[in-house]
Amino acid sequence: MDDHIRGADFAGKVRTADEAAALIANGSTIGMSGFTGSGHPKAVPGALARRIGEAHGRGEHFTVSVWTGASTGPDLDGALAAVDGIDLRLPYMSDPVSRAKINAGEMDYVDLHLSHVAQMAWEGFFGHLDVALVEVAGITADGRLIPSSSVGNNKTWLELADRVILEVNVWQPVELEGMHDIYYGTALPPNRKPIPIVRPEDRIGQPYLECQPEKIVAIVRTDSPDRHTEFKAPDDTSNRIAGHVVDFLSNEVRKGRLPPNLLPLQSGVGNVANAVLAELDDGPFRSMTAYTEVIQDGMLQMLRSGSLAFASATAFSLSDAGMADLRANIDSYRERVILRPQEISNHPEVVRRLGCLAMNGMIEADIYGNVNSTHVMGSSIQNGIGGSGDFARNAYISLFVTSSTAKNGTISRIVPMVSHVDHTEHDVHVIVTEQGVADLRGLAPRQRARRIIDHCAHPDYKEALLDYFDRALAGAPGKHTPHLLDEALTWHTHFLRHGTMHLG
Ligand code: 0RQ
Repeated sequence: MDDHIRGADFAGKVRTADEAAALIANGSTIGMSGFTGSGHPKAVPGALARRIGEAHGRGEHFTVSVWTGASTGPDLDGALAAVDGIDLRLPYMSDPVSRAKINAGEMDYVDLHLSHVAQMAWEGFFGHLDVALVEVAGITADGRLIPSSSVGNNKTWLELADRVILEVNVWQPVELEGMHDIYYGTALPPNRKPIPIVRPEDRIGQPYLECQPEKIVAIVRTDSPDRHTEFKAPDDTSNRIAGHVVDFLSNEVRKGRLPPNLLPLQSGVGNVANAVLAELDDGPFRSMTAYTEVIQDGMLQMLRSGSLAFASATAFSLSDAGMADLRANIDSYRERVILRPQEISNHPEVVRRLGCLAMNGMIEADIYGNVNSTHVMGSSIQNGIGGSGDFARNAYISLFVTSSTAKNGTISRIVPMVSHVDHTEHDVHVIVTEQGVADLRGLAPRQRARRIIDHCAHPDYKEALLDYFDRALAGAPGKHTPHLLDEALTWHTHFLRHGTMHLG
């Protein structure tokens, strides 16, 4: 055969995407590969969406439930959501069509900590898994699977599903072979053993995914790119946030609370995260490491320059230029990158042991330090909690980084009370906006409120926040975390009515 499908035994199972999609019945639950737009199946979901659309055209009911690693691409989530083909989706998405359907009440969505998904699937909470639809970079002559640009929950889907459809994507560099570390030692309590990772570079498993050959019902060849995440040059706000983060970490080193090469970094994705990584690359720290979910352009650049010695993750999420760089230098990157299943990349035990420095974005925070990462105005899902909770709760230092306002300044991201809570005041150590850094460690609630308002709120909203806090101090029945309950969410209701949080 070829570099990607090496065993002659598999030739007889090669099918078209339409033929493979025809094997999926109405009502099926499908465990798909894919994490932050990489490594998701590219052809069968589209073929399935066409089939579902045709069935709906005939007046027949046809939906499936879709489990993945995290977000995928328009060719998966977008295509299936557009034909109303998804009954239930988990555990994370960032697709605009799906978001609209979920927020319209037309699609069920279970938003989960990414490290919990495999365990809950094994426990049976989501029901039975009929089909695993998994993209791989290749199949070895003896039938082992070379994972592609993400690992996600693929190990679990391949083990749990009755039947397996593989997409072998020849666009993926087959030289990814050897980069992955698939750990087969997980179990449910009481049979759990320690996860033996004490440094990000520790390998504890094997480079290949396993699958019983008799479960494989179709192999589809594809030649399609991942969803490339364009890398925008950092703007002024992101640069200021990044500068504050580096100053904060430098001070931690000066105080002797962090070693000179820091502790393993975890970074969310997006422009602010990339700006922070660029600033870290230019900053004073050398030989840093990362124990994170996603390797985006900023981290690849740090590996290239040498400021980052090693990165462990579960997926890449790269721009075109980032992918070209990965391809051109893959032998060197393979020495310094490990991709693991997401139950290991995000494992609370390992995050706590390594002492990760977690840096994640947020929708809003309140004056006491509770953080909302998922919901706009209390009821509309934006994306999901992703890995932010896995890391924030267990990190050595948990930072949330964001601009102080949203929607052209009409929304303050520092509010009296968050409209939804993902990370409680107990899990949020540091908040950083372009205005400054609020280090909340060791502070009581009233001290936290003053620090967050002073250091992080936008000047346009500072006075109103102080006014709320002062009146809450005077008027709340309890003085520990003073709130005026009939007023705490009026910033949000005012926005919903008038399109701005400016109360005046
Ligand atoms: O909407 O695009 O329509 O303008 O929310 O906000 O400012 O672009 O910020 O891309 O960094 O995303 C929390 C969503 C931040 C992300 C969140 C609107 C805003 C915009 C996005 P528009 P920004 P970011 C590891 C860690 C959870 C998962 C996670 C996230 C849109 O960081 O999904 O951390 N986190 N994973 O206008 C109303 C507010 C708003 C608001 C922002 N207060 N009110 N709308 N927006 N703040 C990585 C993974 O898990 C894969």
